[in-house]
Amino acid sequence: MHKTNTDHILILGMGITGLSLLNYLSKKNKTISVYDQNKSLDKLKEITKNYEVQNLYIGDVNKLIFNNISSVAVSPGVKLESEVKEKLKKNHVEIINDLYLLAQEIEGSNIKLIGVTGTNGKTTTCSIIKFLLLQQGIKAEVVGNIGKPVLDILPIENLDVLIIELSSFQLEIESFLKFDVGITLNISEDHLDRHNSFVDYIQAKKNLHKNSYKKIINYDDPNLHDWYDEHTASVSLSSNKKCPDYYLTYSSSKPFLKDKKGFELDLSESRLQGEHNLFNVMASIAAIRAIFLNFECKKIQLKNFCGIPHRLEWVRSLRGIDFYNDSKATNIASTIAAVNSFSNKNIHLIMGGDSKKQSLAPLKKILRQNIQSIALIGKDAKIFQAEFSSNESLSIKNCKVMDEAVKFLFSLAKENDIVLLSPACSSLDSYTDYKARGDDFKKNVNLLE
Ligand code: UMA
Ligand code: ADP
Repeated sequence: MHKTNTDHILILGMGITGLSLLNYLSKKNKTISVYDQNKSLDKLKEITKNYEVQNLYIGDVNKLIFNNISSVAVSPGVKLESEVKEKLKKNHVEIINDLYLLAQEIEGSNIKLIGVTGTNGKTTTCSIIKFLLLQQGIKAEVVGNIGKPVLDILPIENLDVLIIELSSFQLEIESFLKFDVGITLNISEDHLDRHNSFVDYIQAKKNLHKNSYKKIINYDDPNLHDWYDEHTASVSLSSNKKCPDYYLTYSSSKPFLKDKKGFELDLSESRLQGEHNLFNVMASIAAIRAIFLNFECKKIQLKNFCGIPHRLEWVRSLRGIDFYNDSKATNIASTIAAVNSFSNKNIHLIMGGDSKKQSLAPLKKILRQNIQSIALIGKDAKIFQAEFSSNESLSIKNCKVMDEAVKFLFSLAKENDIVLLSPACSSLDSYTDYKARGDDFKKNVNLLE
């Protein structure tokens, strides 16, 4: 079959999304070219060897010429600067992504779509939603930023609900995907190395809200206050505030989720640490109830959801000291949530890595609380040290590497204390990813005696 240039798609970025796009588009009989800034031509040849690929490009994206290309399919990690966007516009090249193609595939189907975004808690919340739905016999799967490219779910057979974890990178491009319900968990500073400003980051995040029929938002987050409309249910960790739709209360020290209309659910069986995780459970239930009005909350067994590795994961107890791995805390807000989860304990904290241009000032508030000592690791250790040096009650050391950090804090910790890896930074300066960093922490903790 003759293929015209209107079918010629250039895939930008050949990680797991690029490969997923290549696989999908090949089956659609499109002419495909691929580009990756960081791979060699040989590497690109090797990873595309099972597909028919017209051209392979490497190097600077600004130097690409988009003649004879109808669309660029962009991987989330690839940032298109305004000059490149202008060049694309001039050449009438459409900018799409895998969500855009998924939207075309599922148009008209009965599958329910739940989108989850936010700076922190996306993976946990998506996993809780899936867990709760499966427990009720509703067939559900999670894709997206969680690590499975969305097109890899095709062909969709025998699925009631598709849960999509969405990063700000994925939401930057207009996909026309419409969600039955969209959750925005929270927004705080992150990825400022990619987005031009915090405002741009918020705008990208807001695209889920705009494209959802029903919306769930965090009532306690000042960045979301003007997002409320008649299709929005708000969720709050406080019952004191005026009118969240869902809120948390305590009765005989047990946490309960309540709504304005008398709905009530005992959350005390949840095994996850911290109120932020109660929030994730509450937002999950609010989203499910938004689409399944008769959802049987009586049958929910929260105790069987054990959490996800690298998110406040308990590692071991040694001489009465508990060690927790929160390597996925890659920004300040997640580290604050971790520290607040142990408010009645003394904490010895490992932080550092690539701080991604975040302001470290909000951390000063938690330093006044229950943190006894800090071990710093990674590239930006000195920035942290400079920020906290005025705090004389705190023991701070630039340990540079994980094994030193673990040993240092273990030497200071006493019975009933917590040693916590919650770095507030990306791991990429020293590790392949947050999992490798968390595994390194766990390895060193397990070597202690
Ligand atoms: N590349 C370029 N030019 C660039 C940047 C990257 O050519 O400017 C190339 C790299 O050399 C590499 C490829 O693009 O070969 C990687 O593409 P990618 O960065 O889009 O990564 P994927 O492997 O496709 O994974 C992406 C998401 N990655 C990012 O958003 C950075 C994964 O989220 C996601 O799980 C996956 O798609 C499936 O949807 C990861 C992530 O770190 C876990 N997300 C960020 C986060 O959670 O904070 C947003
Ligand atoms: P994401 O997918 O958004 O990165 P994860 O569920 O993987 O979120 O959790 C990332 C980090 O954020 C972990 O350190 C986790 O303990 C923390 N976290 C989880 N939920 C929340 C929340 N609602 N608010 C703040 N921090 C959270």
